[in-house]
Amino acid sequence: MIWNKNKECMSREELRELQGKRLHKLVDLVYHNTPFYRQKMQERDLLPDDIQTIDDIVKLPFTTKQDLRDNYPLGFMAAPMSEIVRVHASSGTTGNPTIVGYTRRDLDIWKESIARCLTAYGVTRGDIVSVGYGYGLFTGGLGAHYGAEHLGATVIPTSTGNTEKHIRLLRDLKVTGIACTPSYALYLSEALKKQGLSKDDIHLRIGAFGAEPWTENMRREIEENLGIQAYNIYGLSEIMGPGVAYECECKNGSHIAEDHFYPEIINPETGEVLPIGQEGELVFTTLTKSGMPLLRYRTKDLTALMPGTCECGRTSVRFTRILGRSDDMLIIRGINVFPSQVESVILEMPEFSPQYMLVVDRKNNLDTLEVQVELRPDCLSDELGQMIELRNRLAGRLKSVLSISADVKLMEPNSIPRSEGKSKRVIDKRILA
Ligand code: DLL
Repeated sequence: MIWNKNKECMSREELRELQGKRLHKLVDLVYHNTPFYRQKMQERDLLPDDIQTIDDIVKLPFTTKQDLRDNYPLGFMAAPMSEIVRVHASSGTTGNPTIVGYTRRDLDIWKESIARCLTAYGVTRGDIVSVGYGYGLFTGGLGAHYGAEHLGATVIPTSTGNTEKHIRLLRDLKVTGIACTPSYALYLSEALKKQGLSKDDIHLRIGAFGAEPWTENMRREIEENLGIQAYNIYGLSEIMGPGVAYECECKNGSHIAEDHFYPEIINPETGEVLPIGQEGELVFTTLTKSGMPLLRYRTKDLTALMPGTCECGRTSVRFTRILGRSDDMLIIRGINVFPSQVESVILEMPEFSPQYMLVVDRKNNLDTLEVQVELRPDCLSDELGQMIELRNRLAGRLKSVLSISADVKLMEPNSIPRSEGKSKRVIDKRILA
């Protein structure tokens, strides 16, 4: 099934023409309403009328997460706050999170995009969908919620956290669809098993999984354990949230909602645009956003656009799985974590030296984060109470900055291996094969 045949199945010529028109309008909007872009365009001697077709996009500047942080909190809003009806935020590298604002029209486009995804997975208004993404500043919960409601399904805003209650709701309400991170889906299946239950005791048939990288092996395991069809959903807060791209029944790459989000793949080192099929960094331009439109936003996600057309009938371009990141961002339990955030917390506390290591693992399908940190020699104490207090204080600070719990391990001075050259701060033991 296809939610919006007009847009999802447009001929490539028509689509490019539409993208060109939308880009021209967008550039006009940001030139007049986003000082950052006006300045960047002036530096390049560019006027909005210099951008007429989608091919002209290469003349425009890139936007980075650093640019968003430098213009914190509202520097990228192209609409007055009276037009902004919702705000979300994504984690920053240190200190500042990235604030994203949505106009009513942006929210309409968002929910329509999610309805496209869910329809591609086979969800209909007859389904009962549990949204197990976090509700709040994270875009996952509310994004999936309004999209599923727009489609006409019955939505249960389960959110994250209470797995026992989740399982109870799945059973009692005969829930047929679920949206959550793929690792949580596996965790849920383990929890079912522990209760002596299996896929035969629940009614799930479809899952929409994203917000973190996952693999074909994980898909197989989730499908088998929960008795469902599992599909990928991709997105990022800066561009909108979930729903930027989605798999169809072919499960062969994710279709980009190209009438709204124009994709490019670039060489992350040089910024050169790469031909279709080559692996590089994914870049998006938000063709239709009015709250916080972005030109050529560098996602740092590594992937390749796929040549050829899909059997499902959609003409939109697909990308392969996300193969990694060109920065050091980790995704732990669906939450974005930068090692520099941990570092800044440690540096705030005089008891620690700036020697630390993040050990990320996956135990019982749940990501774990251990933060090892060296004490300064004069802060090492035989008094257990003092050490426990210190550990708890650091754990509390980390929790409030990262939004996830970390297991803090205090280390003796000089015990964390030093590396020559670039220091190694992360050991990621999760094998995503
Ligand atoms: O994770 C939005 C989202 C919510 C997507 C729910 C899908 C489902 P952020 O917190 O801003 O937004 O994180 C965005 O997460 O740049 C990718 O690195 C990663 N990511 C998101 N979806 C996928 C996916 C949401 N399907 C960052 N596969 C992105 C791999 C993903 N990585």
